[in-house]
Amino acid sequence: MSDDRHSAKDLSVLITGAAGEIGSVLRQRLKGRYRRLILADIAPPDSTEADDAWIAADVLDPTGLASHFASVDVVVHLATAPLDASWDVMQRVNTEGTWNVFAAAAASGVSRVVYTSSNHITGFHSRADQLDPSSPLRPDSHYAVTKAYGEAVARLFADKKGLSSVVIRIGSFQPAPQNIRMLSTWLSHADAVQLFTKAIETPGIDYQTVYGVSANTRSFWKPDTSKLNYRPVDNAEDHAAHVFARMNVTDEPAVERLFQGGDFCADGYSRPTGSTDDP
Ligand code: 15L
Repeated sequence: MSDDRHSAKDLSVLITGAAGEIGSVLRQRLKGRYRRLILADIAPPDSTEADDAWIAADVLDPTGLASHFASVDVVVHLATAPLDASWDVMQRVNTEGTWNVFAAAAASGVSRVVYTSSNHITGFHSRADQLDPSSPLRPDSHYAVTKAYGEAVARLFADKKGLSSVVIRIGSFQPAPQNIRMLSTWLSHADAVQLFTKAIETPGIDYQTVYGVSANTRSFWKPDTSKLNYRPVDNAEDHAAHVFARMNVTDEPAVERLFQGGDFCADGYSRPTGSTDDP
C-alpha cells in the first residue's frame, strides 16, 4: 500500500457509520474538502442533502465492502454497535465487522484506515494519572474490549500489509461537557473535525494512536506529540462553572470518581476494596 497522497483535494474518502453522531458532524464539516466523500451506513438517515453521496453498506458483508472500497484512498471507520447492544451484536459488529473493514481495505488498495477506538480502552486507570498512547490497556467494559480488538487489528494490518492506520481514542464527543468527568474527557466538535482531518490527510504515518480530547485543563491524557500535530483549541474549563452549578463532586458515585472510565467502570463492579492495586 503506498502513502503517496498529495493534497486533500486529491483524496477519495469513505466514512462507515456516517449516519451516527460523529459521522453527522464530519459529513457536514468535510463537505467539499475531498475529491469524493462517500457516506456509508446500513441505511442513510431520514434527512440527507441532495449532493450527499450515500451508499448502503454493512460491515458484516465483506464482499460488499470490497466493492465499495475500490478506488477509495482513506476509510474512516466509525461504524460501531450501540453501547446497549447485546454482546452478540456488539462483538459481531465491532470485532468481525472491524476485521472485514481492514481486510477489504488492504485487499482494495486503500492507503489508510482511520479507526475510531474509545477512551474506555484505558478506563480503569486512576483519574490521578495522565496517560499517553503507550500506557497499558485497562479496558472498562465489553465495549472497550471490542475496541481493544479493533486496535489490535489496525496494528496487525499496518505491520503485515503496510496499511497505514490512525487510531483515535475518542473521549466524550459532545457540543459541551455535560458533567464533571467530561471536564477531563470532552472532545468538542471543532477539535474532532481538526483531528479527523489530520488523521485523514497527514502523510507518512505507518501506525499512530491518539486520544481524541480537547485542550482541557483537567485532561486525563497528555497532549499529542505525534506527527499528526493535533492542536486542539477548546477547553472544557470554560464550561466548568456551568457544570458545577448543576452538580457537586460527591454527586458522582464513589467508583465512578476513582476511574477515568466513570460509569463504564462502575457498571457491574464487584472488586473487593483494599487490594494493593487500587488507585
Ligand atoms: C464512548 O466511547 C462512548 O461511545 C460514548 O457514548 C461516551 O460514553 C464516551 O465514550 C465517554 O467516555 O464519554
